[in-house]
Amino acid sequence: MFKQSTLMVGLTAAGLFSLAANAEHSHTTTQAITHAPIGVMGDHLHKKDEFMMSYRFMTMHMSGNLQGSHNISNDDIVTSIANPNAPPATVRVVPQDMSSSMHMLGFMYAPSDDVTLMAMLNYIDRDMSLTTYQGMMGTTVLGDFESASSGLADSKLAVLYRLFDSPNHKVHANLGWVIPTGSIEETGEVLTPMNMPMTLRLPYGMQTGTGSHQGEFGLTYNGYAGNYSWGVQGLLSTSLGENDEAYEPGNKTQLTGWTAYAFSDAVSASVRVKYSSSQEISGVDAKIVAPVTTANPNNYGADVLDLGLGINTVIANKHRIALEYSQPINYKVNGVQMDMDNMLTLGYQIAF
Ligand SMILES: [Cu+2]
Repeated sequence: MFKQSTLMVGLTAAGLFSLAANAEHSHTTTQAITHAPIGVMGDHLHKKDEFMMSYRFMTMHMSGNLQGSHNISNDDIVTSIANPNAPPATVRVVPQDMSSSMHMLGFMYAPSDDVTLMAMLNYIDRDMSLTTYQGMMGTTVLGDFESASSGLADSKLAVLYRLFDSPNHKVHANLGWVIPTGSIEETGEVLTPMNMPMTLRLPYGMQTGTGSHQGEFGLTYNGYAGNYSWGVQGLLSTSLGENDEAYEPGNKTQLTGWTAYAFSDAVSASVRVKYSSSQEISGVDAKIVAPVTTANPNNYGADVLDLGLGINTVIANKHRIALEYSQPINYKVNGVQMDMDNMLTLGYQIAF
């Protein structure tokens, strides 16, 4: 009898203790610094049964053109850069400016402490201004025109798997699958060198999707100490096959490292370096035929070193709002491509 009541008291105490521990757990302060800069995807895991929804708005600007890592003028492009769809022998249409914006909706769910599932839906909107040169050769400008496309882009499903976890160091694996939900058949009206407006299939880079399933593999490390956090993420993505138009995107390798400082639980600032290397498109879409640099599959892929500055905030211990601005400090393109000016990512995340 005595033993039984002792057991009861013991169990009740244990129960109360665990309730108290849970209460304390659920009142843990949400710290801005525990998430990577907003431009990093799949940086964190969640606790069992936790959901997170996120919305990111990314905007990117490009202007002028590079050949390798050097600027190349419009006149040099139209007199020296071969047109893969000859004749004309050289390219006659030159991209001038491009802005693209992407709306990204993300969902995360953790079926266990070791596994977090991720899904991302993306909507893209691109605008490009181009200059057409007159006739088969020479440097006489015929006129300018605009090209635009928008719609659902490719989507992504990913699994984040915990490999190592201590209070100061965490490592997880990233395994992703890009699903080609975007379009590769978008068309637009083009001003041709013969001064005829024609509706043609838009070049590869103006399509809203890649048309190919892609696999993504990577590792992410996060470290924490005092008011500092840091991390490294390496990702490799590779096409799993040609799309319906007989081409596929090149492999892409990304390596990024960041460090952040917490001014308070609610505000942290970050510096990030990102290196990415992507290969040209392989294969050819026979319907992409305009005499423009972007219609050449070899004019895709680049080696880019980006520098990013970011701010993470937490409002009311619940709403994460973050911003990251980045611009290339070293940009080397395959063939001839537009030059990247900058990129801005604004994000909102909520977990429950
Ligand atoms: Cu999350």
